[in-house]
Amino acid sequence: MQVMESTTGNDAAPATSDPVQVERDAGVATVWLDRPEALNAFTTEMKQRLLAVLEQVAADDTVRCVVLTGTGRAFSAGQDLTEHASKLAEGDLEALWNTVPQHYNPIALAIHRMTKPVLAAVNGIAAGAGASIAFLADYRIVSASAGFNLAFGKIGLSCDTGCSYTLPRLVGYTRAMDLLLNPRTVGSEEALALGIASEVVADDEFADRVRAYAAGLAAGPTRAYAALRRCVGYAAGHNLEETLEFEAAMMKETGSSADHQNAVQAFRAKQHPTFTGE
Ligand code: T3D
Repeated sequence: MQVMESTTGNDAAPATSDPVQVERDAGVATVWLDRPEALNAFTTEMKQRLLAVLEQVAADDTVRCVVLTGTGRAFSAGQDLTEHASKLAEGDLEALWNTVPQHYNPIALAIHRMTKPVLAAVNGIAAGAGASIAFLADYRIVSASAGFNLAFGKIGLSCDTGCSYTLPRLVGYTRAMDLLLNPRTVGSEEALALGIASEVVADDEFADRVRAYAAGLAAGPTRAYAALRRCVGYAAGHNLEETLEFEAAMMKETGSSADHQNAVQAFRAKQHPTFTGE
């Protein structure tokens, strides 16, 4: 992340009118949600663009870590309620509700199926589908002034973008239901205690910490990371027998990687391994 001045250090997306931008640097693709004037809330155009960007970085073998973040003071406030209200007023209900299967679900699956680690750099408030997207990441670095709000119920809606899958796994059923039934902004420290945040970082250290963490992931054993996230995802929906079989298959898969061979040799030589992602 290239950074200019701001509270969270997150005002540095490239200056274009594109609502989702991507920067590639040394194996890290940083995906910026970039509609700060509306707290990076999702319009149809923005959802389509996010999906396209996620598909591009997924297919790019030079990308070994994906960072999701927002410009300005929000990560994302979820569905754009201005666009949503217009569609409701127009009575365009078909288009309105189709956005879940057409846009949010493919976005969730693109993150879930990524063959490289995904880091959410939660620079500010993450609400509704914005929170759901952050929950899909493998690791959430949360700036001290950021927070999460499961806003769905407050506007009379169910939840989406995998939130009912990820949230109970992060915090447990009881807490998940509390956050969904009683939407409120959960601050960063509470998010850490609940297990939503992986770590909380002071606002003025946020950009450096994200950059360093992402660089570490991008220099890691990418195929092993892909297998690890697949194993954990698989285990969430399968019994122990099935999970053990899947783990065995993933172990075989990573066992044939150059990174594994080289890391074992480095261990034997008492050296640090260099991972190429192969
Ligand atoms: O069919 C479908 O669309 C289904 C899909 C649903 C997916 C969803 O994500 S549903 C949930 C949608 N999101 C929300 O309900 C969150 C709404 N926003 C809020 O609750 C609060 O804004 C926040 C908790 C996120 C932040 O609060 P705060 O006090 O820091 O900021 P604010 O003053 O409320 O908002 C600042 C501005 O951003 C304000 O505009 P203004 O008055 O300065 O011109 C506000 O209207 C705007 N804004 C905030 N959230 C949205 C938004 N504009 C459009 N869409 C938003 N989601």
